[in-house]
Amino acid sequence: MDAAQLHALAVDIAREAGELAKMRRSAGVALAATKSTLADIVTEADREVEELIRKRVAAARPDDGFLGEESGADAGGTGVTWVVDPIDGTVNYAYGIPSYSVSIAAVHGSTEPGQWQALAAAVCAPALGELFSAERGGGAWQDGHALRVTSEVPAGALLSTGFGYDPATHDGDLQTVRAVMPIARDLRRGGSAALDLAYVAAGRLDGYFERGLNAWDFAAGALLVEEAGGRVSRLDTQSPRPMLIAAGIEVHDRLSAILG
Ligand code: LIP
Repeated sequence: MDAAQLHALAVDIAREAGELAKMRRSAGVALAATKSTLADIVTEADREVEELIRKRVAAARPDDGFLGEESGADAGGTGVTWVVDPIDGTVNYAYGIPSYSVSIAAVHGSTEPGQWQALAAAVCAPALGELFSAERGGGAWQDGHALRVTSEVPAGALLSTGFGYDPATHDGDLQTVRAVMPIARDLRRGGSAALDLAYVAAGRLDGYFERGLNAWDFAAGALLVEEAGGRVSRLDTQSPRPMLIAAGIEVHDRLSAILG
């Protein structure tokens, strides 16, 4: 598996998909359906962007597997699977908030989170004009600049988190926030897990934690953090809503001690 070739392909497709998402956003968003709850929406653009990504991957690597948020899973024969969230931060996208991203990861081995090895990643934030990418062993980058997680947090950690679409989970998630705040200087809630993870890799956040993410939400961002010198862990993996934590080593270990 040539990680460099997968990296170049992921970046190229993410850039094209991001431009499509931005173009559709400017034309006005059409709601296609709701999923797990009324708040869990999918737009026509989600579906159109994922279809573009599927077609581009199939043209370049027809025997790879694919796992997309909107179109599901198709097994491949090469050991490589593309794990895709066409528009991460869909609610931001629908409201016109620019913090949304196209998240594309190429993983090797299992399509079970935590059992695969991510080889390449691209997270494109088209409305913000930024693209983050990484290849295993080759570092993490943002438009040509090397990314590095933070290491010192003298005033406490700037952390980010998120909440699921099911209101019944919000009380427990707020209890988690309360438990974490003693090590935090402040908290952010961006609305796109992929961008939260990209910002940890870029040193714009000291750490991120969230329960209940899907594989496509974090597959790419987790590689960005690891290649930027950080650590990503999944806790409570047998629960219906595993906890993901991502940070530089010191903050990761503090979060793990509180949340583990
Ligand atoms: C979103 C995540 C976000 C989380 C939201 C939602 P989507 O993904 O990126 O971190 O808090 O509940 O899961 O649904 O926009 O692809």
